[in-house]
Amino acid sequence: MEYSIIIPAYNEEEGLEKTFKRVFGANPGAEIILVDDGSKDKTWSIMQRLAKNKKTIALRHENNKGKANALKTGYDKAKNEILATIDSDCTYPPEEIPKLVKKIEEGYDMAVGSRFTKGFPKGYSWKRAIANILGAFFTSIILMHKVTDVTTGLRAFNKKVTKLPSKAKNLDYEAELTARVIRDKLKYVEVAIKTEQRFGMSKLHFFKSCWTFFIAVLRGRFA
Ligand SMILES: Nc1nc2c(ncn2[C@@H]2O[C@H](COP(=O)(O)OP(=O)(O)O)[C@@H](O)[C@H]2O)c(=O)[nH]1
Ligand SMILES: [Mg+2]
Repeated sequence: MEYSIIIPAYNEEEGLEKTFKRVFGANPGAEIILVDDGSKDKTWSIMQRLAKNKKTIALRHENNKGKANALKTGYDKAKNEILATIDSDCTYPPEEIPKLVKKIEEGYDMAVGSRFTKGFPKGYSWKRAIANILGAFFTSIILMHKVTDVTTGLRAFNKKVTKLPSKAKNLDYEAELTARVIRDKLKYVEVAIKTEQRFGMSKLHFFKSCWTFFIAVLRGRFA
């Protein structure tokens, strides 16, 4: 089945092209939607160049609206029933997208690439490792369902999932989505993936993010 891959980016001039090339190579036939979220670096001009083939489109927000809004801009343009999302910083393996898509074809509503079931990636900070272990632990209790990676950016899902209500604007969107999918008893599955070190600087503010992710899980579960 055909599917659409959304690649949101905010100031990702260092990793974007490499991410795109791997996504393109590993997913022949897929529609690729690049969304620039008001970047101030060369992201938009790189996107315009990458969108010259007929399977790829580039969209742009004039101002930074957050990752959740960038993904939603992509959803609106996607022409397939199955969608996948991947970050533009070269951390996630695009070669795993077909595996996630296959799960949706088999009847799952959302398949996520879990980064931590095979141990933590090389160079991963201990602070983040602990936050992710605790985050997955508490999320699993709150949702009464085992989740090993709450915030992963590598996902595939069907259109139904894009219509779920959410208030998250930025990186907390994924956590809210996981909670919402499980709370609504949609079919959720994890696939173990291996990640790599990022190109360019992380946009995540550690302590603020831990808090917003936690609130997002509670909102997804109870709001
Ligand atoms: N569209 C959009 N994407 C963002 C924004 N902030 C971060 N991202 C993207 O979200 C992904 C994850 O952010 P990142 O900084 O890598 O966080 P980390 O993986 O937790 O270190 C990356 O692909 C970023 O480009 C934003 O404001 N808007
Ligand atoms: Mg990243």
